[in-house]
Amino acid sequence: MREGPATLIRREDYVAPAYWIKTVDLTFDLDPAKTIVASRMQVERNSAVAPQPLKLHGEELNLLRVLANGESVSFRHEDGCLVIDSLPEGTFTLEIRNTCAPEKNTQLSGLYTSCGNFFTQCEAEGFRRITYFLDRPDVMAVYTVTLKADKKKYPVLLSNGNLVDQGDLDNGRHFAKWHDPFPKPSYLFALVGADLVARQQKIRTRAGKEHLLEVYVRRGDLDKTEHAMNSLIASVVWDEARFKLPLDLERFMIVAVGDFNMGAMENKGLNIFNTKYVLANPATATDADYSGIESVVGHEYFHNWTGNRITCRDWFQLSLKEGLTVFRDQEFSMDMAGSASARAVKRIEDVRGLRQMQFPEDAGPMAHPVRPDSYVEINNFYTATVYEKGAEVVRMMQTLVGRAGFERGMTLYFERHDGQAVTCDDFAQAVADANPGSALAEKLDAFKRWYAQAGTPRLVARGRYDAPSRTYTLGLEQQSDPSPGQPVKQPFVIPVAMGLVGHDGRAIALQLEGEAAPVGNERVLVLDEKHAYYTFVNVDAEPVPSLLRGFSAPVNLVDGLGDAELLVLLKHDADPFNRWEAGQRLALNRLLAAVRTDSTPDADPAFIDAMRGALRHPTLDPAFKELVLTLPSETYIAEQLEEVDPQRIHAARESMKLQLAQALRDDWVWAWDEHQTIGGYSPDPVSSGRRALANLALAMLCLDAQARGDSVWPGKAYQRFKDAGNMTDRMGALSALLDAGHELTQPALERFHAIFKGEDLVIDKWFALQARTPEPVGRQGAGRSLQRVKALMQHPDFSMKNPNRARSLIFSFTMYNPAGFHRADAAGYVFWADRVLELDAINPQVASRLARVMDRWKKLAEPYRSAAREAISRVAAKPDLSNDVREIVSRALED
Ligand code: B3K
Ligand code: ZN
Repeated sequence: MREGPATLIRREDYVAPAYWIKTVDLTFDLDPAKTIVASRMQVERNSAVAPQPLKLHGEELNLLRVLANGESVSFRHEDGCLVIDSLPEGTFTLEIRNTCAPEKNTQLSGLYTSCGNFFTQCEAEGFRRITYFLDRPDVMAVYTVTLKADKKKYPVLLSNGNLVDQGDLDNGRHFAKWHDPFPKPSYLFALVGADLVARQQKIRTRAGKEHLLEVYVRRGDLDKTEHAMNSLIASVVWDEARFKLPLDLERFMIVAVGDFNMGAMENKGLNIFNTKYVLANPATATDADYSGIESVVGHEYFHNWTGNRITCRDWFQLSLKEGLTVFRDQEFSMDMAGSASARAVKRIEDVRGLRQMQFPEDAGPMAHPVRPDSYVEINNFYTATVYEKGAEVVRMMQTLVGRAGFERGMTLYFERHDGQAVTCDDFAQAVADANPGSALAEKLDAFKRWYAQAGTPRLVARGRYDAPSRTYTLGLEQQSDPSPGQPVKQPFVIPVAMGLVGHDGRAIALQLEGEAAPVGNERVLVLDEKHAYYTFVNVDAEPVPSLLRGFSAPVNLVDGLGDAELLVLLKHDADPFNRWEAGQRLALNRLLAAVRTDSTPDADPAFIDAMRGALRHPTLDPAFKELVLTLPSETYIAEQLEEVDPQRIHAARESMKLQLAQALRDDWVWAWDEHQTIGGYSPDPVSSGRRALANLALAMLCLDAQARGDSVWPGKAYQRFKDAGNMTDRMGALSALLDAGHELTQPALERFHAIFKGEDLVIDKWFALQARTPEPVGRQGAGRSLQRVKALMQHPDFSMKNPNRARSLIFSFTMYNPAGFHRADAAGYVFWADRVLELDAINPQVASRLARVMDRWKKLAEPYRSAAREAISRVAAKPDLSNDVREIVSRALED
């Protein structure tokens, strides 16, 4: 067994710690094979808890000695803890010396090496892999950290807070001493010992204080740090402006590392980032990379207040910091985007992500509330539900109290809880208390069901127009399906932002029965019961309801609108989100009909005209047009079906795409010609929107050309691929060739690899692009993508140990290439099981993420379903599985 026994941790079992650790003084002798850690802690009994032994967490450590007040004490090991039974009275000093082996740490949790440099990752429970500690977020200590290491190999020695001392030691070694004045939980500890260089920038904040911002990268990568630095500066400015939250440190550092389990980590004053979210220049990074960097830099920076200054009492409260911080980074990106249209584009992208990842999660075996009730492995609960649905819950609060009210709520939250470890309840209470009389304050208990109940509610809407009385009655009903452990659910509080649109496109003034006058064209109805009716008066003609504007609640809307009404909304809705949604639904309805009957979808003239209208629209932004003209993803289509045949879905979507390519050929040519960007590269929303639309046009033109056996557009794509001045256009052209299955693909791929050899993040793209491209429908070579992925695993650049590389090949194939992955001969699933097991021996956190690819297996049609069950069972049968993977596969197999 590699780990302790799996135990189920329950939220209701929370007890405060029996001891507090007030200060901790750590000294590290950094050595890849054997690092010595000396820890000196001031420990205090928690008088509120009955006296009991001190139990310190520790994992894969080698203990050298334990002293209490300078005297050696006896100890024992129990349940993965170091237990000390008899301790001095009152506050005492505890000294522990231990070693750990960073270079053997392939899990990348705790202290590990990447390319010979030292990095840490402690959230959630990695600190215990560095030294013995009360490794839980409600124990907050003041840290002083001394790092000692070879000066040549590790010239840069960093930890949290401020540098208070540094100097040389014997034998070519040196030291640095850091002090972080803010008490913090152990998960926010970090250190770096490395050969890196930094981009530095001094800024002055509103209060007139000077701060040093630094972005550390490997030598040679400095030219890729400008955007990260600009994003950091923008984040500092934004948080101060929007929420009055200033930077509280003299120094704020970001360090990039190539081996990292996730995106980035908000360690106090020393954020450690996956290189993917730091490094960018126009030649290596796409527009999507640029915006990913801005949002992740923002996210980690915003954690400094929402997460670090106020942290979580226990891990069940994870969404307290994650949901809130995702909400904040979304708002930041929207404010940065500027125009109303660019804001809407960002909102659509966020909702698309939510539906793609969180809705399936909420309907599958891993469904859990935003504030979970139990877990085996906490790392499995850094989920789309905790993050993205958690952000939607915060957004609903803002909708219910208004933007200014929400800002007041944040202010009260910090007044009450700064420096504490608190719960989701505390946050909701602060927002409600700051807004007495608001819908949130009035319905707080019911609202908090969003934290407690899993699953995506259905919002069923029916409208009835009564001509004689000129009234329109809207009936809303919410329905919730059972989820694991929650057979019956109480009604949610659902804010429904809405408007009524006339068939001529006019926005109708909204006056509810009993109101003296209309209150504008848009309002928020708050549904807090199973059903409710709303009667609007003075409505001259039957309107089209535009419900859930801006996606005002994370629900599935069932409004029964037909084509004619959707066409009205696509043409006229004042709400850009619903306008986009109408277009998606027109496509979705046709796709679902085709999949259900195993026929070819019908891109009828009305649909084509609507799409052409959107594409050619004189005032809509290109970025928005690109979203409208992109068909719903295969995953999203699958979620709408009771039984899923991935091959049928793929075939239907491909056919629809080809029809759009053909029917709009002239329009695509126009779109390509009209949306070329000239001049230097800039990742701003306007230029990136133009590139997005031009690249979609190019892909469509190549598809159409390929079907006709014409080589003009593929030739142009190859030319663009060769000459492109930026990565967005280069990748756009390359993937257009790949998607069309054109013979120029192979030389293009080879050329791409040759140009970018050694640029790890670009080589990741090279792997990912090939892995997610299915073989063209109906053409020879079915099953080739699995063969290609297997061949790529043998490529000298491939490594299973580097999470980015493993994700770029294996995850891209299993998650984003459904037609290549779900094969009738089960070979895809066999491959998946082998990779989960292989990865689990290296890095359980990454393996467990891959295990989740099969979450929705029960929805699959035969023969996929039986084959999937067999593959999952094979993984589950492996005796020395990590707790991470075991929790996922056993939940998947539960009835
Ligand atoms: N808080 C970290 C995530 C830690 C994941 C641990 N398995 C990054 C973030 O959400 O900002
Ligand atoms: Zn976060």
